[in-house]
Amino acid sequence: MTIAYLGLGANLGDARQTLKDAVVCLAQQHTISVLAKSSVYRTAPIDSSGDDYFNCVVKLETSLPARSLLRLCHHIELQFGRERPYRNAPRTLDLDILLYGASSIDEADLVVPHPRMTERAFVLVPLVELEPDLILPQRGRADAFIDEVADQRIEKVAACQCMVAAQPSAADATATPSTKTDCR
Ligand code: A4P
Ligand code: MG
Repeated sequence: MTIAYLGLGANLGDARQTLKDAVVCLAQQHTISVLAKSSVYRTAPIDSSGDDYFNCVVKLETSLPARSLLRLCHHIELQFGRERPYRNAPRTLDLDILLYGASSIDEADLVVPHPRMTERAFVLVPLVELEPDLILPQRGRADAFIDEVADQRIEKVAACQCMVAAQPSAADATATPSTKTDCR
């Protein structure tokens, strides 16, 4: 089992509700235990356009290899209506793997730790809320980067529900894997 952190973001549709639904969807996966969820933050688009984003970070434990976790993230994004008309386009739901254990991965379609995570308040602030003493592989303390993103607007909109573990229900445990990834 591996501890991983996912960054969730949305700025199309009912973005705040989408984040809540996406966390429930993650918690329903038989391969994932959601261990903690940060507060939800309203954030200014960074290198992006459209409405303000809503962002949060989820800490989970998973039996999935990193690449399978990425595939699952893409599958869930699609269920929430994700389209990719151009880079950094407004989106109904984005799920990024921020950290996967202590792994450093540098492949064409998967880079972990997420390469821009230390440049973004919408990642750093919720991550440090969850793990104040977090050490990033090869980069040191996560909180050391927060001063550098102090000019990025970010505002907490929902209280933290940290350590409220969401485990799969008995019904989930008997469902087939193909139905468990379908949350909508
Ligand atoms: N990919 C590589 N590594 C990863 C990883 N660790 N996690 C690949 C997830 N995906 C990873 O992703 C583009 C490609 O990155 C995929 O093919 C995947 O295999 P995507 O989901 O299509 O697009 P993305 O997440 O927008 O791309 P990227 O490059 O991760 O964007 P950024 O840099 O994360 O920026 N402003 C606010 N306020 N809030 C936001 O959430 N998000 C972005 C996206 C820009 N501005 C924002 C926000
Ligand atoms: Mg993404």
